[in-house]
Amino acid sequence: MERTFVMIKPDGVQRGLIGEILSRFERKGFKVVAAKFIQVSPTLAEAHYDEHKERPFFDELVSFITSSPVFAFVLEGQDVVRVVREMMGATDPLKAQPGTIRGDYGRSIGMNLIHGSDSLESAEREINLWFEKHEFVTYDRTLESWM
Ligand code: D4T
Repeated sequence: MERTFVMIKPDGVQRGLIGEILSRFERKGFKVVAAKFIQVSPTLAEAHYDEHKERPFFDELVSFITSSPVFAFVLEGQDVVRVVREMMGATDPLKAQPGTIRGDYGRSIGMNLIHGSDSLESAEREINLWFEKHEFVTYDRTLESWM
């Protein structure tokens, strides 16, 4: 089954939107298989945003993501990488469609509330970067057959 890495960024945590955002994915039917609430280190932040290290906003990204705790989790489900990206909305919240997380709650590209892996390859890399094997929980959901 496909998995993706999702992170509610410091602005989402500070604004009290952890529950609101997580509940959208739960109601969609995706399964939470790992989760943690952490203060991100500069080392983890730089590794996470490695693909952006040459971009002018890299330092801002690292300082933002380390400025306050984040809520990180892994979701499992069919096509979960693509569907989570669609539920998040466009990177710039002012261009994101209403009904998406960024479209409903965001106003600034620097503080766009949420990160979700953009491909299967990124998902694998990010899951391995943020979580260790023992942090995953294996369980069955009795409602699975109704979704
Ligand atoms: P993330 O990676 O946070 O899920 O966002 P996206 O996948 O939607 O967008 P991205 O990788 O292009 O950008 C990463 C991160 O950088 C911020 N950003 C982006 C910024 O501050 N200024 C910019 O001009 C861009 C393009 C927002 C998200």
